[in-house]
Amino acid sequence: MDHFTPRPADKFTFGLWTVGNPGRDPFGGPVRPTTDPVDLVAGLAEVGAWGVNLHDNDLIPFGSSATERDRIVGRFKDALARHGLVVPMTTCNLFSHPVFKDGAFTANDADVRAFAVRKCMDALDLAHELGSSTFVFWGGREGAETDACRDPMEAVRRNRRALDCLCEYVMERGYKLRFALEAKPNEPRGDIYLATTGHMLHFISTLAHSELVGVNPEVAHETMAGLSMVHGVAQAMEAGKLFHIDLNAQKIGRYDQDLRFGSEDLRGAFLLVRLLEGTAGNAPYTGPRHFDAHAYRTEDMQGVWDFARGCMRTYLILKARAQAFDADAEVRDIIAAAHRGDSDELWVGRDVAGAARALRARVIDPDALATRGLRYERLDQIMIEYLLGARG
Ligand code: DIG
Ligand code: MN
Ligand code: MN
Repeated sequence: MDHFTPRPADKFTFGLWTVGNPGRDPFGGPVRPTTDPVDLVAGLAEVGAWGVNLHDNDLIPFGSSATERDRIVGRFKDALARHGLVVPMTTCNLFSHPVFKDGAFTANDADVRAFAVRKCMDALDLAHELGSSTFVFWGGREGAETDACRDPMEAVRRNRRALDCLCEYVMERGYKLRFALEAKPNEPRGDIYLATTGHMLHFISTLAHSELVGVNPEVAHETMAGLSMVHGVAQAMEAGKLFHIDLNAQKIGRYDQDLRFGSEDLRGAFLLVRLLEGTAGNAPYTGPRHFDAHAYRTEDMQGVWDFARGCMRTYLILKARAQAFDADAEVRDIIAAAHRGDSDELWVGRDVAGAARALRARVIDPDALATRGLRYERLDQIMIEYLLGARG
């Protein structure tokens, strides 16, 4: 045990599909055995995770009978109770079975769309039974290789109709569930609809029950789109829509690598943890810290647990570094000095006529303002030195 040993209060979670990933890729088969979900629960408890998440078919094989489904779920719940793990998030696999080859909610065949909505209803029943509070939708197959195949506006409408219906299902059943939409720009489809967290935030505003719907941004997916994960998460937090988060690591310009958290863009990971933990003074994120990532294909099961420990330790180390950074007097002085002036009072929240008069009456010298040095180089160097362990 040390300062970076995970505790339940840290709310670290992993999906069954992450630590249970058998290591297959498009160019090779599995390198690790398929592990019983009950054994994954035991392993996650052992490394200090708080919870485990799952797709319906991570636990219940596709096409299982109702009796078999109930037996599997009962056995899994016993394991959860035995090891003290919770299931904060459940999701539905709308991408593996070939029936979804042209999409699920957005497929051109109405029977496929109907099958997808029904499968989600069953997965929502499972989520409720497992005590989940969040249900993630990742539309991995909702896209196209040739946009000649369907009107992309109709694709938006089909996504909306499915989510409005499923929100009403949750409301009618009285389930305490909120939806979190997860964006990804491409892979496995050539282009995926609703490609980034920004697209999702607008789309949510068009839904009938938008109060039930937020986002689940993923580091790798925003990075694949060439965007700042920190800015996307900040916009979601500011809108009260960060309902969940997928933490991992990613090299820009690559396929979806889902690497161990912090193992690529360490600076970006630091700034993300700083934002989530609110060490700079913002309201912190209070939801699960979920790692949607998997171990290298080179690893055996011991390597998988090394991977899981690494995700959590890196998060906790970065949290401590961010706390120290934002407590550093020189950091606070530089940031305070950059935030100067009281001119917002002239126009923010005022009647626009009064604001216009006050703004035109204020003497502001743009040339003088332009000469100010803001000392961001020094600020960023201090951050780098905190990351390198050379300071604090
Ligand atoms: C992939 O990034 C997606 C699926 O694994 C899952 O639906 C979602 C939940 O974290 N992430
Ligand atoms: Mn991913
Ligand atoms: Mn994900």
